[in-house]
Amino acid sequence: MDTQPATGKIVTLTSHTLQEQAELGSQATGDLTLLLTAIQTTCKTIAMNVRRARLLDLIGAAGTANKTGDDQKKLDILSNEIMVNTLRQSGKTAVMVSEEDEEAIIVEDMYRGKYAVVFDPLDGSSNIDAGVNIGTIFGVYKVEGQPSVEAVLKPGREMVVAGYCMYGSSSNLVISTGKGVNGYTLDNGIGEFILTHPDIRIPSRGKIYSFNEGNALFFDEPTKKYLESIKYPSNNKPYSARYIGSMVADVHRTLLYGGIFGYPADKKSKSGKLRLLYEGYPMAYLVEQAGGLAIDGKGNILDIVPTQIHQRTGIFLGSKEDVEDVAKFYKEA
Ligand code: AHM
Ligand code: MG
Repeated sequence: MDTQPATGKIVTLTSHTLQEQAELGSQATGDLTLLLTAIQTTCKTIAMNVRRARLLDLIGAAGTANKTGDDQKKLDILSNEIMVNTLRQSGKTAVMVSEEDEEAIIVEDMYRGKYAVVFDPLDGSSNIDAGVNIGTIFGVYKVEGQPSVEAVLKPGREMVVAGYCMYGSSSNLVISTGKGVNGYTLDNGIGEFILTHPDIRIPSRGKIYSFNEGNALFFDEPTKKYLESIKYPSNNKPYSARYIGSMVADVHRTLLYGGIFGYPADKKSKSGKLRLLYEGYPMAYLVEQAGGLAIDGKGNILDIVPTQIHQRTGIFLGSKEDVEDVAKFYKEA
């Protein structure tokens, strides 16, 4: 039986966003609030399909690869359609960049709005068929002037919103509009995201590391030395390993518990595996807004100026002191 929400005491994402809009007074047009409502809708729709994927015959490969080289699952394709259609219909987007589409989508018609949205509709493809946590990642830029791909070839620091929705034992939408990070949990009974994690702050140091160590053979020296330092520390208190293989889930845990998540560039993936625009930037933005740090080894992820929409990056993110430790090894090298 569904639990009854404590009426009057809950704060929904919609009411919270409207409250923030009201605080801005006459400066606010409400456009961003409506865009966030559309993003919420996509997350609820994808969440429902993820939950029922086995029953709706949505499990398995679609037998296609996207133009950026990844094999697609049925749910990848469906999630992309949900995002593109819902965001277009919101009337608030001018440009969309999806992991699943080779080219940026320019909204030419009557639906054109003022925002550019970059997204990975369903991240963590390798975990879909096993029912392990997966998620949607997104970032939003304001578009000045005529919409073009240039609108999203900007450092992540210029995003006006970043977030993800994790589909797991519950659906969690974690979002920042540049004033800290809030987390909302979907109440399936009323179909609303409820504020459950106000003002998330990442611990300044953690005890968990999250890397795919199956790639250790290819890691560069600074990464290898850093991992040695936390696995064989002089204080005999090694870090614990946790690696889900879904960035959304690994970052979610890192935000709440602290520690470090890394997917470095290495000898095999020279530019890294993860995508800068719709994986690296939104996660780096959230982590920084929560008091943590995200680097690629050389510098802050959010300061990288992108040249291509699907460009990749190496990444280390999480508790500030843990990420600063990695930075020291790169500096020494
Ligand atoms: P995807 O966009 O094809 O799902 O790939 C991204 C995922 C991330 O969620 C995760 O951090 C990483 O790939 C895991 O990669 P690996 O399986 O190499 O450890
Ligand atoms: Mg992805």
